[in-house]
Amino acid sequence: MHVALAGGVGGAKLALGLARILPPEDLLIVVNTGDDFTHLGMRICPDLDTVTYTLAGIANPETGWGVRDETWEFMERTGESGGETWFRIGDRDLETHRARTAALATGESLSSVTDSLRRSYGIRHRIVPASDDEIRTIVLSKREKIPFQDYFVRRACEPPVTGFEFEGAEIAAPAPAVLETLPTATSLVICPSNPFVSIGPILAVPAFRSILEKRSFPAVAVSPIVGSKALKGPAAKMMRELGMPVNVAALSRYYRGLIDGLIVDETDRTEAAAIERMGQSVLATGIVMNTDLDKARLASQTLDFANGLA
Ligand code: FO1
Repeated sequence: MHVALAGGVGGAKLALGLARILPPEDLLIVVNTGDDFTHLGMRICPDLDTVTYTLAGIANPETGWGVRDETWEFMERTGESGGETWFRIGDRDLETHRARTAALATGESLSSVTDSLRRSYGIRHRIVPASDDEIRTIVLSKREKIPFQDYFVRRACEPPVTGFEFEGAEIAAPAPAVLETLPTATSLVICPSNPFVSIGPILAVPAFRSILEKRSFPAVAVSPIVGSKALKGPAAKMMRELGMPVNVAALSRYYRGLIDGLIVDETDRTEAAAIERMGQSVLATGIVMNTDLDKARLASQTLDFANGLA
């Protein structure tokens, strides 16, 4: 069983590639839950939904989050009645949050709710939250502690980042499927997601880290950084603000000890050679995923690379 760790849009793309080349019984997609929050009375799990909608083939291609061909009557009416509209929930997306909130209220686990949702879309591959326990990503900005969606959406990633906290992670357990699968996994793939706020919350769960430290399977990461830019989102800005150089060598140092190999873009060959000299295995290939073919090709190269490190 191959285990993939994914966050938002970039992670969902590689997860889709892996799902295209692996049978359902050979893939477990483990998704970040640090972005989850309760809003307008509903439990919202953006990364789980992004992965689910992407595998269902209904993700909004412009935003990467939410559903394609969405309508916005719920948001319009929410605004008219004086409700908060900074976090945009479309009409189709709304049903996901309603159903999840109702099921959680009856005591169902987030794993179980997520499983029902992916089945309802006919997705055959398993998608699981990193944990059924609540983990809340907090962005530290000087003296401020900003809940993740406030930072990301309401304040458009503007506050300079000085660090992160993952509330609840210390006492969170990995989801049951992760505990069953990860110790004997064939490989671990860290998708090209934000290393701090998409992968960070998963790695902050102590039991997760200790399984990784004891592992006998190869772990590889695909870079979300190409050159000195992030493929999407605030990863490069965060690196700069944290005083890191923005390049794949800095990413390699960040993941050092956790991974056996890093996949970088073919345009980063010079950096790749420098990383190799530091003792880290590297594969340089095209990592920009525009088409479904790109996703499947990168997924297949990722698994071949991991297999070669086993
Ligand atoms: N991101 C935005 O930038 N603006 C939004 O209004 C917004 C709404 C939204 C609704 C549902 C959902 O699942 C995701 C949504 N996102 C929105 C994306 C989300 O905030 C981030 O993509 C993730 O948390 C980061 O991976």
